[in-house]
Amino acid sequence: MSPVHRRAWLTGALTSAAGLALGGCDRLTSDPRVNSALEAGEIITRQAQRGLVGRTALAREYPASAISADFRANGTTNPDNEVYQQHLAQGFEDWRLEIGGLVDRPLSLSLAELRGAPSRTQITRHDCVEGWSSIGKWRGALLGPLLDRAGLKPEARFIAFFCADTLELTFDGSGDYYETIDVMDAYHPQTLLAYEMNDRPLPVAHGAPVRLRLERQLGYKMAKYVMRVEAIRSFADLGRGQGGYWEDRGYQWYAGI
Ligand SMILES: Nc1nc2c(c(=O)[nH]1)N[C@H]1C(S)=C(S)[C@@H](COP(=O)(O)O)O[C@H]1N2
Ligand SMILES: [Mo]
Repeated sequence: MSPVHRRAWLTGALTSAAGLALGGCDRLTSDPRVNSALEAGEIITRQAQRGLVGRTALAREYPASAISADFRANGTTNPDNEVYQQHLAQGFEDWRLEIGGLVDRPLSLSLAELRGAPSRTQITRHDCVEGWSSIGKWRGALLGPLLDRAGLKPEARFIAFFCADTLELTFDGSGDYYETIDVMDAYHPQTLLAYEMNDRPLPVAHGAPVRLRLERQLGYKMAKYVMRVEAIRSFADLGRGQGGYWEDRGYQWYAGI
């Protein structure tokens, strides 16, 4: 999609988001990390981009009747990765989600343990930058409480998600799918590590066993096939340094809608 098309589409999306998000300006938390993020200059750009809509406002949620009969799958739909394929063949029985980096207590969670963690269910609209949308029902572990359990160190500013798929083969490994979000978005009440879609285990095409749901941003932020979560100080050293697979290829890091 050309930048012009993308801008036109985003403008439309922004207008509708601004119409929905009244009264969502409550402070998310008194967490000092969040406040220091608020003080950082970049917040101004981000708020301008989303039309001064509060960052803690909830994304719109829909009734069950709105769920798309045929939710599109995009990008990787079955990772061509030996380790992933082994886990898939074993029903992810021995699979573990690692949560590490700048934390006091690194976690290694089985799918059963993840299912036992504080969870949320939400029916939301997924907007892809290519201009299509689908509505789906997601259930998953709330990311914030998991980070609390791991004990984020004060210097952690971003959360990185490393995926099982390589979208483009490059010598430097920068073709591996990854994403980063800031700590504030990680603690948003709709930010989930989703393991169920439409009341069933997350299908392979949509990111089995676990994918990120980050409902206030565009689809490319929502990493599928998440294998490892890491709290980091900066994303300058990851991939090509722009904060995600698509960001490294020109998309915006903050894809607010
Ligand atoms: N690991 C991984 N995550 C990914 C992608 C991908 O190719 N690989 N594509 C992204 C894009 S562009 C979109 S729109 C959504 C698509 O999610 P879906 O397949 O459930 O529709 O996943 C995002 N997350
Ligand atoms: Mo997308």
